[in-house]
Amino acid sequence: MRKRVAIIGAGPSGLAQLRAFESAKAQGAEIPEIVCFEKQEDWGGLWNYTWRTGLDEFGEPVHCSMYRYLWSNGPKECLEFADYTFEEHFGKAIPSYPPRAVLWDYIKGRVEKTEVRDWCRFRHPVRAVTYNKQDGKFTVTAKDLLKQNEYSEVFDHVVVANGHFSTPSVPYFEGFGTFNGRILHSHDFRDAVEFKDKDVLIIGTSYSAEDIGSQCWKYGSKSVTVSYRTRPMGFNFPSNWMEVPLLQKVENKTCTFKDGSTKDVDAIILCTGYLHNFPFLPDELRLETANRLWPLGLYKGVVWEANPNFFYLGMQDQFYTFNMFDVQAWYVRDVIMGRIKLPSVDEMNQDSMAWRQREEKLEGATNQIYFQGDYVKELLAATDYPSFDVDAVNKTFIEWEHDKQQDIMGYRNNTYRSVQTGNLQPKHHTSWVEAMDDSLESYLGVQSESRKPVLTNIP
Ligand code: FAD
Ligand code: NA7
Repeated sequence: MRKRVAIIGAGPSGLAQLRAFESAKAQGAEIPEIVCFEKQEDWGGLWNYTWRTGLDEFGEPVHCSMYRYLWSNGPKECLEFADYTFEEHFGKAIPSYPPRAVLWDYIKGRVEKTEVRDWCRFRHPVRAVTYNKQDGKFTVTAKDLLKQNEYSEVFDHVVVANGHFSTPSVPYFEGFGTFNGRILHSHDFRDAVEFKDKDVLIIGTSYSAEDIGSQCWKYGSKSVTVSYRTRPMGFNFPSNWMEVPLLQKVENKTCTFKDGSTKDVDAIILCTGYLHNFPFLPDELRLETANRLWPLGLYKGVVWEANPNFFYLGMQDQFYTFNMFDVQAWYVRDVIMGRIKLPSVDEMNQDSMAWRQREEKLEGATNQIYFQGDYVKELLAATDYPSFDVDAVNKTFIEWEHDKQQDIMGYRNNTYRSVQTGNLQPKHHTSWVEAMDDSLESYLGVQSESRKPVLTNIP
């Protein structure tokens, strides 16, 4: 009997898992039967944009946290697949900070002409996973939204790849109930034009705060005020952008901050992060963690130590993304296929604890980048994922950090060298603050018909 593997989610992590198995198959290996359950109508995860917020047409929570005009917030040279380059996909080198549609096209390009689409069941949210101690198998219950029927199937392994930037973490501040304007979480932010000519308050200081604030500024908000809990971002922001201590209370439109200062605002955007959320998992299989570089309970960041037939992908806070998901997926594949033997549970726990202890001592973004780079190196060494120069990627990340410090509204005009092809990528035709059209066609500077992506079957 062939083993059966369930993958939950067909975002970049789930697609990495599909690609990993497909690659082994292309090399002649006998692979398990794979079923990938995806609740949306298409693959790509967060990169598959929808205008919808709240619940979708089936009453399911909308997964998308992305918004219009989103451009990559890090250089694409840091996330490039080692087995499928941007130049191979687009037929030419392209600038370093692509808008969402361009990255979605790239992610899809690697898998769309392979058989792995046949392994996917779209519009199939997973409702429950249970583990049967008697036979060591998992029962996965999913709902076919189109047929409106729920069913269960049995699997030898489950890979959870449902992402962790979709369930908003929403704090309360005194007086929110009296606010005469819109309060929303970044998960529901879609179009910065809504906030044109408005005074906007943003809570939080991480990636969403920085980027949604920049979007609002770029598309004509009157002012952007960012309220910080721990420390201000400290970038060299434009003159109508302020950083203030934490919000204390709201009265009608007036916000009062911890230093006693006040500001009248039209809208409050809570860029306060997300919750890891697995409503379909029982306690003994469920990862509970904050958004951090080393969640506990996961050997090599992927194997559920309490039940090593169960796996998670992409659950870490992320500098590295697509290429990290790839090495994780290759590692999981090799454990499932018996190519990698796992140590005892105690040894797995000890290994994870050592990573965690190192993570807790990390100070500053540079050390965090090296830490995640070391993790990627460790998985690279354990698998046959095409090796790439992680030190060079770390260096690009550090350049990126530096470029942001230099010019927060202009860093996306910089270009970097592809670690895979060695080519310096070209400059974009328009500077980021002036580029209002985020379409793929505009970015590539060509009509979509004339773009002929070259697809290969590199295993
Ligand atoms: P996701 O992309 O979230 O995909 C998870 C998939 O699982 C989805 O398709 C979802 O529908 C499916 N799913 C969820 N629950 C179920 C269920 N019960 N049953 C079946 N399917 C389910 N990264 C970068 O590298 N560069 C960026 O510029 C960047 N910008 C970002 C901007 C925003 C606003 C956000 C929120 C994230 C950004 N990221 C960025 C990080 C992002 O996490 C990764 O790029 C990537 O999308 C993570 O992939 P994933 O597959 O792990 O998760
Ligand atoms: P992050 O990176 O998890 O950051 C969450 C931010 O929210 C962080 O600045 C927190 O401040 C702040 N926060 C959280 N709770 C509160 C409360 N109660 N009050 C004030 N501030 C709070 O989430 P992001 O959405 O920015 O980024 C997630 C992904 O989306 C990322 O990969 C991006 O590429 C896009 P703290 O520093 O803890 O004081």
